[in-house]
Amino acid sequence: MSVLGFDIGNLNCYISVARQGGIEVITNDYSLHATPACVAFTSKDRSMGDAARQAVNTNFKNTIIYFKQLLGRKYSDPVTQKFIPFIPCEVVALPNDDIGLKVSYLENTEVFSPEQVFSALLTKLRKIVEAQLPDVKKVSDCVVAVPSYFTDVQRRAVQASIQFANLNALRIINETTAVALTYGIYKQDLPEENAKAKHVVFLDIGHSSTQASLVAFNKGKLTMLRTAHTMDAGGLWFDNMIREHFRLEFRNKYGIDAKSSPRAWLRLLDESEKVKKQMSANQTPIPLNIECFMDDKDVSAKMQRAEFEDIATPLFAVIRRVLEELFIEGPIKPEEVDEVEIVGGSSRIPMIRKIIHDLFAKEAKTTMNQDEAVARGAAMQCAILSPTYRVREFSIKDSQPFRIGITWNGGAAEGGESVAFTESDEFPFSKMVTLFRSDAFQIDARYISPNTVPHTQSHLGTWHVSGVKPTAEGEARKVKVKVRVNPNGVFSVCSATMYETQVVPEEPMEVDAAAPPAAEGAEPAADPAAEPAKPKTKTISIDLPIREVVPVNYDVQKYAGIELQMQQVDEKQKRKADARNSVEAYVYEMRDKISDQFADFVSPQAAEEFRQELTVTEDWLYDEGEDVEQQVYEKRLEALKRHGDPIVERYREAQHRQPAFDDFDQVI
Ligand code: ATP
Ligand code: K
Ligand code: MG
Repeated sequence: MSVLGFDIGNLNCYISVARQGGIEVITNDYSLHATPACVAFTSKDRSMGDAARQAVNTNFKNTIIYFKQLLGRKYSDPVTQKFIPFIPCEVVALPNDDIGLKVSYLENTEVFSPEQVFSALLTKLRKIVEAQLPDVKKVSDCVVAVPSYFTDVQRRAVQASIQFANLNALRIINETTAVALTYGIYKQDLPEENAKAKHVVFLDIGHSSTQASLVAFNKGKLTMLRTAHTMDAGGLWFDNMIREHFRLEFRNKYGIDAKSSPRAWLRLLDESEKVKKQMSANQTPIPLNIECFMDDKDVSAKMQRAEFEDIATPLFAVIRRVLEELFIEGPIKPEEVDEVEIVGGSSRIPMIRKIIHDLFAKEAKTTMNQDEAVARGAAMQCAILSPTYRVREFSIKDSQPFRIGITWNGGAAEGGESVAFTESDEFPFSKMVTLFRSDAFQIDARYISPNTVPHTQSHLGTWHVSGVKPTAEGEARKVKVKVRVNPNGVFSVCSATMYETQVVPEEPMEVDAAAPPAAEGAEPAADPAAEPAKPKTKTISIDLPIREVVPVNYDVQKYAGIELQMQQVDEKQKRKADARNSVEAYVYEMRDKISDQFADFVSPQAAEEFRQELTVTEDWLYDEGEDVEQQVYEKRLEALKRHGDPIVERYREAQHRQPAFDDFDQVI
């Protein structure tokens, strides 16, 4: 079984695996640690990761990037609208305000959901693992990291995507928590269990967002005290500001508006990113030169760090606020923070260290690999949960960021409401709520302060509870409802129990075998010794059926099937391309060799015939042999080998004889 952690960033994905030697981050088919979060469609297949990202210019309209933040969202959601301008393919509104990513695939127009695209990327990550770790028998168990601010519907969307990709998520872990776990699990110097905790602030500045967390550590334990985030600061938003600066400069200098050409506009974003990264390492002006940028014009400009810091002042202010937010009504003050650790690609911007120094009077630390900390933590969590791997004990108390309220109504009894979880409440956690109901009823859960929730969907779901009946006197009955935020951060009403007081018959006691066992929190039976005159009673508990209706539902079977079909097309296409490449490689190799090392092993006439045959095949490859079935290529190769193999054979034989002669010569 696999023990994997996936950090699926808005820009970069990292795969970490737990092996005998510990946790490692594996490289992909391009020998890189980061795999671009990019999915592209063509007339023949799909491509994901580097191949897709590299072909973006030639396959612009069918390429999808920046879809992470679209998971579980509606088209009209402001966050969706914020990211659409950066997505090369067309994004459309579907019925029910769902998001559609419209591309041309296999010569047809197709519309995919963000969840499908996410699962395509997961498939790619799985293939990378399969190729890099062939000894891992079955690649299935994994832990996927998500931003701590992902809401219920977003988490459900991620879970669905994972299922479409036929993976088995042992857990959805918060990125913030994964980082804290990576930091804490190997630390030898954490305070003893009852001593004052070590307080660490983690700041993860990624591409689409910035997350901060405040964590308390003791030996073998981490407690997430606070999290804060913003979707207004991150690498993309820095790039966007730099790009806007260059746009204005080019408008004045060259009279072009880069924004008017989607391709040029995306290219300028990529080039702005490159300038940004170089400015992190250099104080000198960084040149930007793009040939044939637009309207056949070459463009050039420069930027240096001081200028960048000036332009990006508002973004730095936002990052600062996110850090400050950790301490609003928080349990500790900034001065009490023991360490500040930074991760995420954008934390390399020098100004970040200055902000931290200003706020905490401390140097920011980079104890962890800034790019790999999330993936490593996710793999560690997978190892903790996996029966196939042994890890030291480590307890994780996470914190859920939003206030969740429930309301109940239905039937004759009056409805009511209650706060089930407040912000920063620990999770996983269950709570019991006692209600008095006389009929079937429903519980609705929603985020209570919707303006603190970065999602338009504030309704978490409706849970219909049936099987309730009034007492013999027609009164409401006590019903205990258990609500829970599970380890994946997903809310549900997980049980409802009705209590019924029954008179125990005086004569031979009959055990009611059908009665379910008393549930957690059941009332103790009435004390039989209390009043001798009264008949004996007992309270039995009855589990009530619950029907869950959540705002999003995914037809997992259907989409897993579609994903599998697309995988089969990709694999078939790959086998075909491999077969074609073999023919092509053989043509070139043989043509060279029969004029060179094979020349002595083939008659001039046979060589000429073979050459002609090779040329015919080469012409065919670029003509009607451009795209044919795998078997046709294989037949073609066989035919060529009928000419070539005897030559190769004679050459090999001669090679074998050669050393013997050499030895003989030496003896003489
Ligand atoms: P998210 O966490 O938002 O989902 P992500 O995990 O894909 O996104 P990261 O890989 O952490 O994001 O960071 C990518 C960002 O870091 C990019 O914007 C990239 O330009 C930026 N970055 C990388 N190196 C540097 C550097 N040396 N200086 C400035 N920015 C950098
Ligand atoms: K990442
Ligand atoms: Mg990230």
